[in-house]
Amino acid sequence: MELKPYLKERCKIVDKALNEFLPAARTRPKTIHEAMRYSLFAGGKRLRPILCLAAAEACDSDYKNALAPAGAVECIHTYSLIHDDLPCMDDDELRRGVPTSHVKYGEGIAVLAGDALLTIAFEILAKTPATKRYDVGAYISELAVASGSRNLIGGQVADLEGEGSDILLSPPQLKFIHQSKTAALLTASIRLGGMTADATPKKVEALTIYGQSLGLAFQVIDDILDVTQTSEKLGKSAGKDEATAKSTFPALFGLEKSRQKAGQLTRRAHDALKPFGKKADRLHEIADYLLDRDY
Ligand code: GRG
Repeated sequence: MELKPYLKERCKIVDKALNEFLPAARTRPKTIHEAMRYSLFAGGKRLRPILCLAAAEACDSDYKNALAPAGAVECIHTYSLIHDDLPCMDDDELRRGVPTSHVKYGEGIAVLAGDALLTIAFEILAKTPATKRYDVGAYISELAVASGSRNLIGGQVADLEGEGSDILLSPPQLKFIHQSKTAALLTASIRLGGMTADATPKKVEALTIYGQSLGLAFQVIDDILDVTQTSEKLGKSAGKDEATAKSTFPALFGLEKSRQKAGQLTRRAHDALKPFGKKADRLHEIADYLLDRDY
């Protein structure tokens, strides 16, 4: 199957699983369950869950064993977007092509919808079948570390602190933010997929290098798209980085060098997949697709 129909089919599989994992919209109190579903089903690319399922397959397992971690990482990702869009953070009104959670439901419910998605992620993750090497504790710890103060939240803190300043961040500071804010959750999604397949530590390490390189490349491309695309195309406010004089790869290195950097990182991601042979074909294709994406 070509990559595009494959991605579409995988989106459907992930959406069906998420729909079953989440309380129905009519569950009391209705507002919070509606708000959780509003942001979750607003039309994300489902990149993290798709990578999770593909990593399980690259390690010789059935993707169905990875549906719970796939759902969990998407809940964490959506929570982080809701909170990132709040007036006290990035203050955005458009996400996934629709008004942000706080615009639709008010700030209080938006904070709580994010909290509820963060919490339910671990309820969902706990449903993952254990393997010989990995128990539920290992899965929980993997996602908690990636989402916590040393990674996702830590990256957001460094980002917030960097914003106030007139001078651009240094390249290592920017790399720290991108690794923590973007690459860590992407890497955990991929590692979790491998863990559900009982992958050897060596294979999990190879997936880690793939995830970290892909995650960084993904953020470099995201920064480039913010400069080169419209809000309509991206489904979120474009041009904001430049308007707020934010430190990004294009701001520090220019567009051309940023593109080269994304290419180098993608090559590194491909190299890391050597131990998996043909089984990693989808992971290779996804890496190329992300490098060439225009939204
Ligand atoms: C509030 C704890 C907390 C963290 C916020 C995720 C995040 C950290 C900020 C959002 C803004 C941003 C640039 C994040 C970097 C990761 C990124 C590029 C997110 C967008 O991911 P996509 O493109 O989004 O996969 P969809 O909507 O397709 O799922």
